[in-house]
Order: sequence, then structure tokens, then C-alpha cells
Amino acid sequence: MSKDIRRSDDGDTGIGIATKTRPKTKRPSLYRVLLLNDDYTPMEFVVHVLERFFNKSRDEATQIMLHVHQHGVGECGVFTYEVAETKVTQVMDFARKHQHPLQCVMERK
Ligand code: TYC
Repeated sequence: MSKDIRRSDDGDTGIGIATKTRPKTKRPSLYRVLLLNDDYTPMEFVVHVLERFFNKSRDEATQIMLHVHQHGVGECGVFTYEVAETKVTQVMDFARKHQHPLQCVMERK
């Protein structure tokens, strides 16, 4: 951790005052949560997952599901690491509980 200290001259004494300028803030890395297509998970189940875990409207959920169905992969949302990890776990647990092979993954944005 480096400190950002700037020395500003306060006159002709040659003595500077250590002044904190920018308090360091780090933006968190963001992660995409993706759904992967498969041949067996019912479309209605995928729509339900998107509504339940990603707070999508029925229309938006249906669009995302169809995108995944047609293109093989699609984005459910973008989150910080811990939130993304939680979403993936929730979806995978829910799919397993209902014996569907649905796969959900995360990737650094
Ligand atoms: N391809 C599936 C079907 O035809 C539907 C589906 C869509 C499955 C999206 C997974 O992530 C998925 N029943």
C-alpha cells in the first residue's frame, strides 16, 4: 500500500507540509454471470431462474433465455465477485435440486 502524500511549500522556509490529497479508493472488479445452453433444461425453468435470481421481468427473462438458446451463452447480469459467486451457487443448487443440467458461470469483465 503506497501512501499518496504531497509536500506543498507553505512559504519561503523550505519546509513543506505533508498533505493527504487523494484518499485511495479501489473500484471493485466486475464479473459477468452467464447462462449456458443445453438440450434438456426446459425454457420455462430458465425464464423462472432469470426472474427469481436476477430480478428480470418476464419479458426480459424470456429474451435472455431465447438468446442463450440461440447463441449458446448469454449474460444474466454484472456483479462484484462475491455477489456473482452467490448467484452462480444459487442457480446451480436450484438446477440440481430440480434435476436439470443448466450451467451458470462467471467471468471477469
Ligand atoms: N435449449 C433448451 C431447450 O430447448 C432451453 C434452454 C435455454 C436451456 C437456455 C438452457 O440456458 C439455457 N429446452
